Amino acid sequence: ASSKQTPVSKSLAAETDALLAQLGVERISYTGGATATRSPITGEIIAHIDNVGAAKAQATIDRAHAAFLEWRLVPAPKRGELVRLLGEELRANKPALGRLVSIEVGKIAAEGLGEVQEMIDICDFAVGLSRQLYGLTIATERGEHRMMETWHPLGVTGIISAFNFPVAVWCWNAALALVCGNSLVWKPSEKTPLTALAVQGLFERAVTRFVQDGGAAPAGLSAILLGDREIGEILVDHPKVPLVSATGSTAMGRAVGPRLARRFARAILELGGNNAAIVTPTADLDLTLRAVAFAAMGTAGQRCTTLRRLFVHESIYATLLPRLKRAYQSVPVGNPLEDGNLVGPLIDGAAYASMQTALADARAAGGTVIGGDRIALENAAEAYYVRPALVEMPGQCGPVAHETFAPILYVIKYDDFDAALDLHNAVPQGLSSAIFTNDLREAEGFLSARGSDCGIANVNIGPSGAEIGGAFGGEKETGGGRESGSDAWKAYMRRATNTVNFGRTLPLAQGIRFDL
Ligand code: UN1
Repeated sequence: ASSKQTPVSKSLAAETDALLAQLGVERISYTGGATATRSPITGEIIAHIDNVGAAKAQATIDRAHAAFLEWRLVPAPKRGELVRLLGEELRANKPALGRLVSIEVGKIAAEGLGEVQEMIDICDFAVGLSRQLYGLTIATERGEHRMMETWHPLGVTGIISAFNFPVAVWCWNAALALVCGNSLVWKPSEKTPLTALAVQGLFERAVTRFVQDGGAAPAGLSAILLGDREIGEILVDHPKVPLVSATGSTAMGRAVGPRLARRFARAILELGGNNAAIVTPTADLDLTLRAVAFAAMGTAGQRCTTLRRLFVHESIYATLLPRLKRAYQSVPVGNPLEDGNLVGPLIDGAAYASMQTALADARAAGGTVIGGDRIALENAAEAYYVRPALVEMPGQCGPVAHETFAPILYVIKYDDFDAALDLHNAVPQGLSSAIFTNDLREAEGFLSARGSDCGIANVNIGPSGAEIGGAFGGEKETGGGRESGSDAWKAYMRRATNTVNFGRTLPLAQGIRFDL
């Protein structure tokens, strides 16, 4: 990488304005407000939004509940039609929304677009699902009886999302919840109100088309609440919200989980990850290097699935490490809107500070750090670009057991596979994991009951970049929730077990006699 960077042009506010207009957002909703929104690309202010007040938030949730009472009566495949139209809006507006994600979060262009593609993919999945909300028929022990289970809409689905996937996470939840017959109230990250407004704009366009085509969509079916923690608490505490799906830090989950439990509401928690990969003696090192580079440095280390720990077998350590070092020293870091750059900025100065703290802790624990230094860009004094850090650690000590939301990869040498696996599982988080091997026993062992304890376990691909078709989420401090594909939809519905007696007698279960 050259140290010479092209200066970032100072027109992000104007471009944001044009994109928001294109995406159907009224100017009044992002100008003149009391809270400034910044682009991490330059640190410049790109909009001013107004946070919602407590009373308005309550009213919005009440309205979403009223919308739910109507929406639950619309047949599921018709609900799917609304999601199909949302998918069409997303397809048509993918370049604009992807670009806005890049401006608001600092993702490179390909990743901004990729995030919108994830939204389109889950819409397609949900449309098919809208005709497949299958229950079971169950063999009953009683004659002339039938037993079955049916899945019914649940209620208002609260969505709390993080800055790093500002729109896709909403869509994984929203697309499923909508076909399941629920209404939505979304509290996006305070760092990403603009992409939320844009998505709301596209949703409203889909609703307009749905209604024009004769569909019935109640007002307030989906709403956003822009605001801080207090607004999130209103959503979490509201008795008319039976389910909250929350993505963010483990600290956030620790606050949200017990509050929901107190009123017996459901939680889908998608919290911290501390994802690892084991590189074994038989690994294809070319493939491993590419996979590690994307998983550890991509999105500037700000995915919950980012690779943070790498266990490398001692027999290949001396071959792999120099190649990794070269990748770390040469990966192009810079303006994410510019072709060729692969690593954009950190979200803000606080992220930079926590990265520096983790690196200092790593050094104190005996680690050797390459990279991690700040990179200055012209016209971007308030932006935080860093060279990703590669840290050789003497063991799983110091900051390694914590998730630092920044591009730091801790590398640890191992000699015994089972010991490496023990270390792999010996952190509080349990989201995603990978093994690089061509040894069948190691691969299958890693995926088995005695292997990785994570919600996602991969062979010969990195831990990040999951497709929407699988259930997404993890164990332990990651929170246990599952979103997206497979049967994750079941968390958004209530299950009723029904027994029907079509005979003239009343046989009781368990052979109980109760003759009057
Ligand atoms: C997140 O970082 O919050 O697997 C989710 C991935 C993406 C989702 C990441 N599909 O990396």
